[in-house]
Amino acid sequence: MAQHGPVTVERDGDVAVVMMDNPPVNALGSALRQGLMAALDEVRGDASVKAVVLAGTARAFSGGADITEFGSAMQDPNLRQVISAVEDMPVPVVAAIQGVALGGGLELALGCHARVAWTTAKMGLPEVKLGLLPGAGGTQRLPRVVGVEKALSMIVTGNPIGAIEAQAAGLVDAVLDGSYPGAAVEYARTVTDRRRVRDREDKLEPARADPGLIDRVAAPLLKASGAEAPRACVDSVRAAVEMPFDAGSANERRLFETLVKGDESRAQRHAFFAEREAQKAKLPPGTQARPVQRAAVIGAGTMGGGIAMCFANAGIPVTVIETEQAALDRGMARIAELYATSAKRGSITPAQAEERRGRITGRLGLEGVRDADIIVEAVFEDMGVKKQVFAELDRLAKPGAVLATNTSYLDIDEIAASTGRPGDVLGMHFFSPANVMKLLETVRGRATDPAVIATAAEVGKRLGKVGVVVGNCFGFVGNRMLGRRQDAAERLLLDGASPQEVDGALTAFGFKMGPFAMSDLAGLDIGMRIRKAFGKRAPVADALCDAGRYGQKTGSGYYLYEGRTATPDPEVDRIITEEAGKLGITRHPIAADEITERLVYPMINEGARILEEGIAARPGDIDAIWLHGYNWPAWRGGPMFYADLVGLARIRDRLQDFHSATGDENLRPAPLLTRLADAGHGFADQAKRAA
Ligand code: T1G
Repeated sequence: MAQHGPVTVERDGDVAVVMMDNPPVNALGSALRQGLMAALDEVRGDASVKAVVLAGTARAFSGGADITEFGSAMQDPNLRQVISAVEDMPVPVVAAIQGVALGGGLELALGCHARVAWTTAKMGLPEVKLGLLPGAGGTQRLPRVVGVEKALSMIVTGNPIGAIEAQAAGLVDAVLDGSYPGAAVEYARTVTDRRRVRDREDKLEPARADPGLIDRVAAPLLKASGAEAPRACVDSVRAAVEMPFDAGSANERRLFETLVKGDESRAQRHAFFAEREAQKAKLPPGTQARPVQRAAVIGAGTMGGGIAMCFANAGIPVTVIETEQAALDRGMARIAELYATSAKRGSITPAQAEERRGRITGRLGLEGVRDADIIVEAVFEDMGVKKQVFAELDRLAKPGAVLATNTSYLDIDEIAASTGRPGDVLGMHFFSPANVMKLLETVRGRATDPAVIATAAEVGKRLGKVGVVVGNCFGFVGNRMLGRRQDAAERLLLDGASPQEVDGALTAFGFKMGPFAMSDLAGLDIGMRIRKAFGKRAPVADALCDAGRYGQKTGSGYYLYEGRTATPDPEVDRIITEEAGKLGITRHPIAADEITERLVYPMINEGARILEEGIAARPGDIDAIWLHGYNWPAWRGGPMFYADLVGLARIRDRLQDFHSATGDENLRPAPLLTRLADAGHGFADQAKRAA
């Protein structure tokens, strides 16, 4: 057996097995590329080798190019050179795929003469999620193997496919099970066709015969995002159809080089690492999570039901608890319906739906929490009600059980104080719909035991969530910053903007929905109840509520509704003008850029305060929260990353303007923001220093 850095070459009779082992996910960094080249040189020189199997580990064939290398000079050999070397080997090379083959990893497999996959394999070209396109021949080779339509869908969405789908698409030649990579060695002995993928043209013919095909297929895929990368993906696949392989590859390279230097890809690469960094809670060394085999959820409403499904989907049996039979029946029926819909859509099999539903048990009365290792309370958002529930949980829950509340803004310490075990209490703030949204804001209280935080973080991972640990304050991180944006939106109406101008500015920025359309969807009465509970006023929103305009559910809010279709309503302009008049505010036209700044900069300013107070540990944590809980556009990296792109000096100055114009103290630039701006630094610099 020969060793070339992270690559080993073993012989199995006349087959050479080249194995990559570069933990954690066989990222194709320079050491792995050099090791592969050396291994190929060794094999090429040995005439007794009749075939080669290229293999990875159980976790990953390869997770792609090493993202940490982007932005710095790439060492030779580059990935394209390695793939050409594979393609030009004098004997058949078979890629044996178990675990993931993503990005450059799948491009490497496409350089092989055949591909076999194990049933657990996941294959895809997710570069678009990093603001890039496949840069090592993927946009040229994939269409030649699976056809243009399938290739466009895989490349523009970046979503992976499984082994069975890959075989049906022609991406893999066989689906194997049994020993890895042993079964591939047997297969390799049967491979005689050493045709290179780059030389195949047959799968391109349908697109050549139908010039409109690419645009027809691409149009719905491009709708999903305003970013540059998806369009570049389509252009590159088009080149595969219209140009010879080498010209198409050169074009792909050119597009890649442009994107990799751009802000969008930098933003999305930041988001990739921020999401992973955010899940590393800063805990005392040696902190151990507690075992969790069983869960309970208090409340079978929309949130409670969704949370219970998260546990069931992760294989954890869960008891859903209600006080009344009717409420329990409604909750369990909604869960059953959601699973039936998922099975109908094919996102899960009917058997999986049945299995998951079977893990959820409905129960009347809090007694049902007795054997749970973790309990998540999701009852009505009222402090009195929550304290009552927690006092009961304190009496009934077993010692060591984690007591979590799903409150979205109430004081965790006050809730914890209603028990004799505040160390076991914390916030686990899920986002609606809980079984879909990835974010989990884990809120530590003053007394929360590090082991309890570690347990919540581990449970978050098991539920497939992006779990971010934050401190306790009103609205925690996400809602606290959202509150500043809502305040700004309200003030913009009074100053002269219309609801559609404000919403338009935010959707142009990249959000799927603006603040007013979102309020109309959620219901204005919810916001009114919270404002009333905390003695806060919002003149326009209050006036709309006084007029019974709660949004879609009453057919009118900031807009008039025909079903879900919103149209501007002159009555709203009248109400706004009246409220502005009462406050002595003269309304005036406001430019779209200023609207965007006035919505986004106050959020960033609040983010700076949150960092200063230690409520969030890193600016990247704030970004991960907004990316996974509030649909912040991925190609803008998150509010704190975006702030560094804009430059803190500009944001400081604009906030100063807004503060002088409105007298609103919340708009006074935060000390941290001012300090960094004065020093010509960004939040990323502060994070580096704090690390
Ligand atoms: N490069 C560098 N580090 C990577 C990496 C990569 N490609 N993939 C993962 N890591 C690190 C990650 O930061 C984490 O580090 C650890 O590995 C485990 O990851 C030329 C241009 C593979 C599905 O987009 O989607 O190829 O936090 O926690 O949940 O065309 O990682 O432990 O220090 O996510 O099991 C294209 C990116 C690259 C895939 C595993 N590839 N990775 O998920 O573990 S661009 C991708 C993933 C490219 C070519 C182009 C996932 C995963 P740490 P993890 P996981």
